[in-house]
Amino acid sequence: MKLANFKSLLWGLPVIVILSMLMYGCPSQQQLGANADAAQKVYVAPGEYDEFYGFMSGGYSGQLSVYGIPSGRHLYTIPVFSQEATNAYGYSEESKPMLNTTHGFVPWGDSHHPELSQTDGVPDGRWIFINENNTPRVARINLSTFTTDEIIEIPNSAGNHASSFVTPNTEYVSAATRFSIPMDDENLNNEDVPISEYSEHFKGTLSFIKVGDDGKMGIDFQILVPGFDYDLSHAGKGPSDGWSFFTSYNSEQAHTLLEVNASKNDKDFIAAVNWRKAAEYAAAGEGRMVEGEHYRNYVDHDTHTAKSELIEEVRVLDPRELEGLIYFLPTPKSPHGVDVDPSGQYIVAGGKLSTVIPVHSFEKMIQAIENEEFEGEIDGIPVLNYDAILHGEVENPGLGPLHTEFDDRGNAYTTAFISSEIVKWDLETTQVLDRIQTYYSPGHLMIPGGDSQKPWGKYLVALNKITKDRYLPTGPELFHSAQLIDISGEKMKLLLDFPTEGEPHYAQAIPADLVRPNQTQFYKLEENNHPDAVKGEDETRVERDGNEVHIYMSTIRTHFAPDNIEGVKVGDKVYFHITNLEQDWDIPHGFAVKGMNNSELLIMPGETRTIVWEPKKVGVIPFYCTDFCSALHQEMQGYIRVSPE
Ligand code: CUK
Ligand code: CUA
Repeated sequence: MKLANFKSLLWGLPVIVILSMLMYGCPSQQQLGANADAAQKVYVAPGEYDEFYGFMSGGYSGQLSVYGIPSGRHLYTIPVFSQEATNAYGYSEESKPMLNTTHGFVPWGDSHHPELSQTDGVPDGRWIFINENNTPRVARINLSTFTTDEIIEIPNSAGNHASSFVTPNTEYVSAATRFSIPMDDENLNNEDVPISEYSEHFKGTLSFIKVGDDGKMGIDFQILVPGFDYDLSHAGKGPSDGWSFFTSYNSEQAHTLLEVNASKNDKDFIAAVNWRKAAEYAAAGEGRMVEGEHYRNYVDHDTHTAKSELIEEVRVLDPRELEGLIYFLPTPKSPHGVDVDPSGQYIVAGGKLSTVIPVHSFEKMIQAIENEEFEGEIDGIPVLNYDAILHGEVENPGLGPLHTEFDDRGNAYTTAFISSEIVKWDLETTQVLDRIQTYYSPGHLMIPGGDSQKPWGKYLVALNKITKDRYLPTGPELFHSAQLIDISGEKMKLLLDFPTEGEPHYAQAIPADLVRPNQTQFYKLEENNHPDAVKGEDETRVERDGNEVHIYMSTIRTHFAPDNIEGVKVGDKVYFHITNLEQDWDIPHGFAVKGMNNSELLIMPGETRTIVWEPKKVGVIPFYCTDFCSALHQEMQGYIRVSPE
């Protein structure tokens, strides 16, 4: 090679590299560019607010976590079904009644599906509901204080999974039994029968909880259904307003997985319930009242104290006696999710063992009912013809389709659990448009407003079941992983991973502007009607009543009053009733006694909270403020003297 040629080659190389970089981009540069773009989309500058409030169920934590979206910042955890030492929820005397059930005090729950209250089919930011799967309950959370206002138990139900989905004007919250159980004919009581007699004795109920204008919940009626397992639900909207749809599986009525009989049927069912008709039947006194003891626990806002009410009976409607209540829509293989699109026309099922996503047409369903295109009947419930009600089937939707949400442009997004992806498809044509991998195995997904009539449709959050290598490892137990995906363009783009608490099955999100202006910053002392409140230090005192000692205490920066307490004996039951006299935002005080067999207290400004202590040993015991409240926080302390019996 001539030197001149070699030189030109030397010169040529960088030129080729630069040219190819210009043409194709350097891969790492491209990745950097995409990362910078994603970072910009999720970056919320210090001191600025997120665009959306995100609410994620805590699963087996029993709580509801609040996240900022798009930043993925964890803002707060609302205690709902489980005791929470952070703020003495379920420990303080004022909050303990919230966890009363007919099984006694249940300090734990398994929360699955939060849903925001709606007005005209649009999330309105007043309340958020969430179900408890294990000990069947539904909670209502007040979004002006982010506290649980009410919990109602569901009788005649064994597990409450298909809940808490609301009708378009929050007339009702739905619930359904996850497990069928034997029920006697007269009062639906759980019976002592051989499990092998499942198909003769086992039944289920779908419940409709009426929600008053003030939020008060009450079970309006239950509908008796065949002994399948009822999994998920969504209310109709627009043209399908007045109907609710529940998936069911195990139409084989198998009672063990050890024999090959579950999931052998080609099709299970979606139960389409005409709740408006059912409500008319109930209002007319149809059906019958059965035993159905259940608690309704609620916060009395005057005193900020939870109260419990035991309700003894519930109305049951039987489809064998009342016509037009329910129709079964055949749906391929163990449908899990059921979702109604924003127009209210399409009912999408996630047949988790199915190779297609069936999309039923509400219009065709109504026609099929009118034309009586029935394939049969189960316990008084007509089964409609699959082909007669089908809008279309989404082909090649990924393996294990579970849940679908919608944007505001006619697209649907479905999670595929087994193939770990989200599949975007067109509602009209049912054609797949795009797919994106998630890490790993998404259960639910959530688009702000994505199950309502008005999806805000900018982001999608994949709620993944398996985390593995996504974050710095934390031993065998890892937080679940959520992934934020940009759905504003034709192609979905992954923006952010963030860890979540417990197991966030389902989630909701709402523009912050619909929630933020209504926030309570502190409680007004003059409106505190707690019977044990003190309105100033001059009212603080210690009173004995038999072996009960009531300490009416106040707290304000930077002391408790009284802070030297004597006259308490071993064997006494000591009630600390503490009022926080502060009238300022974000100045709670805490309270803890050494060795107290309970939690600490956290008392919000203007509020009175009570904790009980039963001293077991003689001595002088310190107590202190647990929440750093001022420069003299460390000095906020006192002593209580415990004398012999
Ligand atoms: S879910 Cu409750 S088992 Cu698909 Cu709503 Cu996770
Ligand atoms: Cu009050 Cu720290």
